[in-house]
Amino acid sequence: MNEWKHVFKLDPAKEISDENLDMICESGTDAIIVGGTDNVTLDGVLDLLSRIRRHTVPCILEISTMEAITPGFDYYFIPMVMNSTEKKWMMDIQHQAIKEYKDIMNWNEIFVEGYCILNEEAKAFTHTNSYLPDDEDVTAYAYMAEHVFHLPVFYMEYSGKYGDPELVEKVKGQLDETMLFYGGGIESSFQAQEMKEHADVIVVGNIIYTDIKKAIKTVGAIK
Ligand code: 1GP
Repeated sequence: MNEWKHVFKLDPAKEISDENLDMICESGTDAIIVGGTDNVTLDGVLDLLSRIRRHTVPCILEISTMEAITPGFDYYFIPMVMNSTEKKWMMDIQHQAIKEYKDIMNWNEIFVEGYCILNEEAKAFTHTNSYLPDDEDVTAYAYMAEHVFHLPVFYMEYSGKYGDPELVEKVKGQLDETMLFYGGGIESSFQAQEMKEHADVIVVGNIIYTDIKKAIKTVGAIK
């Protein structure tokens, strides 16, 4: 995972044709994350898993609901939403999951992400009752992700909106060990390059569903 630069994120609640899915899996991306906010069902997750598994690309489940957890993925990402105003999204649902599953959890394949949701319009922002942090808040969250919680990943989540490259640069300046993931609104080679300049890994989601060719180009742009 330390070598990763680019990942695609597929939403189990959205339709994707076999042809487009094959293009995504064979694009040269480093991994595919399966994750979403609304209407994530076990059926939807299993459908994507079985189709992605026809390819060799690593496959990650980003857990958003306990009902849709299944074995078979290479890695599992567990988000902790640092800028949620409710402890539930930072601590309590993870606590419940540990109580239920700790005997079968394999920590070699589980990574906890310190999430910071930075687009007020994003579904995940309202769903988790997040507040919009200012730049100093965000850099302090990044610092906490590394030095207080020792998390492997800090994720700047702008889902649906292109973010602020200067803030991504500032956040990167806080991190030595923790990897920086950037996701949100990447639709062009230029944007992929601009965010990759500071983030360790860029996450490309929505454009897969609106312009598959542009989505594929984001891989070549940074490799
Ligand atoms: C969403 O960060 C990802 O969780 C990617 O965002 O869908 O806006 O590309 P987009």
